[in-house]
Amino acid sequence: MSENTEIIPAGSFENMLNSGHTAELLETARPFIELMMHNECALREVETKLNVLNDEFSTLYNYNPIETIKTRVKDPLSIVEKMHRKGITPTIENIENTLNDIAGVRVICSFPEDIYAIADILTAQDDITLISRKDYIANPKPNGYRSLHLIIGIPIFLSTGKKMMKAEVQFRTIAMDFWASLEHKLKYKHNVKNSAAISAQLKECADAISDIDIRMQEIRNQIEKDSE
Ligand code: 0O2
Repeated sequence: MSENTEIIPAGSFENMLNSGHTAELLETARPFIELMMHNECALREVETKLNVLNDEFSTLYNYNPIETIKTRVKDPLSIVEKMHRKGITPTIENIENTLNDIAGVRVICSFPEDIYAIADILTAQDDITLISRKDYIANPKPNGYRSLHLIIGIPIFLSTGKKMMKAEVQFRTIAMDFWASLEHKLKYKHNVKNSAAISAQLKECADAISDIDIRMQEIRNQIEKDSE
């Protein structure tokens, strides 16, 4: 199978399963399985870098800027669905060129200033390339969504040599994550009456949560200043 073969050619799975061609089926799926494995490896590289920084902060300053790191590889159905949504045939080559978020990392920080500190330190590392940066904290989405999104390039080292991978790294505070998780769940509730009123309430909550983040940051800065 070449890089440019559609990952699931129409009807091929059914034909192969029905005719008992398991080996052929596996061969067809292999490039996609490899792509997913490469993305898993990229996730491990990013996660290790973030854990190293958190450990270093803990040792030097007795403080952990990162509360939690969550990683996920986008599931195959979401990959195919996103490619169809973009109107692009889901070949391995097209998927690699088009999607930046097959490898996704979510970094939950204690305070807003930690987000920028960790993001800057990470992207300054000489094996990392910053491909794009969307600051939805400085410029929240109209619905109130806040996070810092980076697309980074990161190498993985295979038996065949170095391969550059992409990963989406989303940075949020605990409060922003709380809001985004609930808002994401609520989005899936359809047939909601008064959806405009609900959106307005969610936006109000996002703004209130942002105020609390800012106040908590100010309290921390005050404590640090007072204990010098
Ligand atoms: P999932 O399941 O979380 O992966 P692009 O990916 O660049 O083609 P876009 O919309 O420009 O599309 O990307 P953007 O704005 O950087 O946002 C991508 C991801 O951010 C989403 O991934 C969500 O995880 C998160 N996100 C963005 N906006 C919102 C929002 O309003 N609410 C919540 N809860 N999350 C948001 P996916 O692919 O949608 O899903």
